[in-house]
Amino acid sequence: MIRFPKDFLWGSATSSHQVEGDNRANDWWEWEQKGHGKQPSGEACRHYQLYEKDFDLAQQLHHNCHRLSIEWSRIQPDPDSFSESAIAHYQQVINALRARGMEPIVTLHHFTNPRWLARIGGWENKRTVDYFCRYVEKMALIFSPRVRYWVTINEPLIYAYFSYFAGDWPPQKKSFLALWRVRNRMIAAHIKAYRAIHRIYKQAGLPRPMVGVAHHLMAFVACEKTFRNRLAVSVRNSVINLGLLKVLAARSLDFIGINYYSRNLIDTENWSLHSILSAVCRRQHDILPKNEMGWEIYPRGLYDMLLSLKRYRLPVFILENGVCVSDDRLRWDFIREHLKSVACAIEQGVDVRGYMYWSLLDNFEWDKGFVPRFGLIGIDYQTFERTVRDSARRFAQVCKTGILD
Ligand code: GCO
Repeated sequence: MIRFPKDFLWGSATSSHQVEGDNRANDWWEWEQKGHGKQPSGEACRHYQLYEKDFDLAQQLHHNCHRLSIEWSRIQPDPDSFSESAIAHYQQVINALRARGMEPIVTLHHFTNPRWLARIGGWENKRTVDYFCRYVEKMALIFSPRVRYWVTINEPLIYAYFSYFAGDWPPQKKSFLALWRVRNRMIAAHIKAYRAIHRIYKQAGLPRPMVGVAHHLMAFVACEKTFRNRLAVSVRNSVINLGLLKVLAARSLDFIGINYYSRNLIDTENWSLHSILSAVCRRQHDILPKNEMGWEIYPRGLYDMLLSLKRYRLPVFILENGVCVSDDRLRWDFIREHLKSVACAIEQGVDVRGYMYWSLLDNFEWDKGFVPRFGLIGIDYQTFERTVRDSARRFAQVCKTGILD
């Protein structure tokens, strides 16, 4: 039997574009309309209308927190005005969570941008940092009395990589220089937003907020333990996993938010930078179960990652951890095994304070469309009916008691 700390936050996560539906004013919508990606997001889960129903279910599942994102393009459909109706909507959303006893954890940027911002070059444009901060300040001024936890940007590196280097997501650039520029701009935006949020709380005489990022961590493991493979592991850990945290941890993070899903088994072919940074083992051995997007399931990695964060002496929240499978029994196995890793890390002195499963609902998985099903709650995309999965009920027992049997 494993007992988690008393005030542990238990819940799940979503992001606006993936669940709300009809997010017409952002760059992803525009991209989807041009026929990119597997299918358009359309009405997604109709969560914009059905959020109360969804939060009722989360409450019944004993979640005491919920991570959501505010859709910037709804709040600021053009650069010069803020939408009162969108603001009122998110006020109701936050109130709906509070009324159900759930702590809101609010993300301000989760991959999508207002169309007008994308048109002036998005995150490649220097001015974007200021535009982002204006939006953040507005949100902090409005929501500060009801929100304590803020995530400025979701997965800056993943966003920069897929949108500006791999060419998979809008604006589909393939340039290392653009990736690097966007990464640095997002770091600058985070630091500025962090300071602005703190200033606003201080001026209002409110208790200190908790501000962080959601950072994607991948477990890097050497296939054969050759010197070169081990070097590749340490380079990738230092550049990809810890690079961003090294920059931010000292002065602009109140907590480390991590998104953890999978392992990368490394087998380098040569000494090129490309191989050191990206080669993976293609041989059929050391086979682990995979999710339906082909990502290896490796709970041990979460333990290793958490331990690697100990040096920063900051509270840690798992802001995403989940699996897309059609056999729901595997979802519960996934959650249970990852929770064991969390418990072991806590025992080793890592200050983990919360676990949010990805995701509350099946949803729009970006360029992969609606095929992958990550939800604790299944969605019928014809009728928008919600079905609580068995894994959700099992997880609910842990949320309720803080005990994993
Ligand atoms: C991410 C995002 C989520 C994804 C989830 C599953 O980590 O890429 O934060 O939006 O849907 O991770 O891939």
